[in-house]
Amino acid sequence: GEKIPHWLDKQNELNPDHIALETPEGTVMNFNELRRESLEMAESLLEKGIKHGDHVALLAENSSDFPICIHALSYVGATIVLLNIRLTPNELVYQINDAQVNCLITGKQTEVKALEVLDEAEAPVIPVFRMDKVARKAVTDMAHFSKEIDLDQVFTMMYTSGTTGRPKAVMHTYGNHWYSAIASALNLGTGGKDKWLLCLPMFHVSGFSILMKNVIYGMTVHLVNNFDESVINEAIIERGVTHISVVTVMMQRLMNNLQEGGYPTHFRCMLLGGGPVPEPLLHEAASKGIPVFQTYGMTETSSQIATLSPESANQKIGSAGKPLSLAQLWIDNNNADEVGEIIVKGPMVSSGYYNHPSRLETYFRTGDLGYKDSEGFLYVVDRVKDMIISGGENVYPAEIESVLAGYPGVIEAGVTGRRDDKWGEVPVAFLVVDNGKVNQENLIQFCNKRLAKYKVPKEFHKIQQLPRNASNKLMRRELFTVLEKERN
Ligand code: S0N
Ligand code: AMP
Ligand code: MG
Repeated sequence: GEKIPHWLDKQNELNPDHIALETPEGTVMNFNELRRESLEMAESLLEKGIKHGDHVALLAENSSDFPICIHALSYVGATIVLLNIRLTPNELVYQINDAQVNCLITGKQTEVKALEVLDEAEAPVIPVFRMDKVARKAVTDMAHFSKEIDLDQVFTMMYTSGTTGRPKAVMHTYGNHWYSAIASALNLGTGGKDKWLLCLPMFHVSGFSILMKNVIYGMTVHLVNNFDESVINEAIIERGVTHISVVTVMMQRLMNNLQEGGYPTHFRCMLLGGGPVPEPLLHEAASKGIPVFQTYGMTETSSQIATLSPESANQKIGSAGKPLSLAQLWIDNNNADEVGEIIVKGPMVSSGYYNHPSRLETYFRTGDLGYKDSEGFLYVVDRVKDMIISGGENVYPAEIESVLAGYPGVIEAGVTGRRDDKWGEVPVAFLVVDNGKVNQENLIQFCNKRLAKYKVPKEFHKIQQLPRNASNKLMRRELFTVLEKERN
């Protein structure tokens, strides 16, 4: 494939003294230091036996070691498997096996969970290293490390699910991340004083893409390790932050915490994505002068694929804007203005899932429903896939249903979402049970062992029969209706 200079070497050449990373606690690192630390960690990882082509899983909270670690792995030429730290050990074991992981690197806060993962019966026997304890070793021979980036090489894998339950790893090449960052910059612009605040998880493409912009643009990233709205608002107001990426619940929390005077004018962009946004919230943000850029994108598109600028926001409230320069976006419907499945294409779109030959074609069917207005602005209105989005985390009904069906006394289960003021949507379970003998508390405990907290249903309802169509497919959107009918 096509090769470009390693992006961190390039930043060291162009902007060695420019601040690469800073934290509210006072850590400051320039591009020269970021490169040196990354190479020194790479030396250490090589010594531990990690090599070109290995699959290295990362299970780690946000920290300033995280970017160092991903660049170290990039110098080594390993593929990074990014794991969601909210998952339970047995959910993680599935992904570690599926991705054929050779070793696991964990953060400080996730170490206990990492050890639990390895204790699981089906976990492969692999070495585990704690990120902050990996020593920095002086580089002995630069020839061990990649000087160039091959745009066709797979750099990261991140798990997501289709409609049928089991998660699949989306593969991102270096080229996918590269073109995603370039397309974003062509849309939002870049400047030497830019400082992007990173509060989204680095294991999602929402957060990871900011680490890519960091080294591709030579832009400062202000890094916070957990979501504290007062710390973040203070950073925006006092520390010269110009950009931030958020999901809806984060924007809501930041707005509730924001003082009278609002944000200063240096703050140019609140990139809002990862799920639907209630219109009243957009109006509230507009009234407070917050520069919201609503965006549409997903793991498969390596982050943004369409974005609305604040200049158009007033006329196009609720729209996710137009496809970025390098992207194409169609609605699978012959009639303009009508809703259909959103289809996308572009060099930022992943070419497929690991170990799933039924790969994405030249274009990608998103599973989302939307329309374009007469001026070409995209509105995302619904999903074909039965996925639920809770606080930016995806929840797949089929996955929860199969856990519920494994509980003694549950004959079958259906799961759907309901609106929630805080999280947007939360999962609700409908159970067909044996003689009505199911203890809800025990069932919740059973779920907590097998499912990340945000996937555990917030309500359980008993019903006589699940709604199914003629071909026996579960009709999840009818579940609440069935419950109401049965109650009357
Ligand atoms: C919103 C977050 C930060 C909430 O987490 P917080 O406040 O840290 O919670 P904890 O203290 O850990 O836990 C407190 C209780 O809350 C429960 N909980 C936590 N999160 C959730 C949740 N999401 N849903 C339901 N419950 C949750 C905990 O379980 C705990 O419960 P108790 O007290 O009972 O133990 C956090 O959820 C978060 O970080 N969310 C964002 C995730 C995210 O990044 N999603 C986006 C994924 N999509 C993509 O990556 C593609 C889109 C994209 O790239 C993008 C997205 C946004 C902006 C820009 C872009 C872009 O295109 O560039
Ligand atoms: P993920 O799979 O975590 O990458 O989540 C991406 C999904 O979030 C998309 O497939 C959409 O269903 C949803 N989503 C992202 N952006 C928007 C948006 N602007 N409006 C509505 N839904 C969105
Ligand atoms: Mg918290």
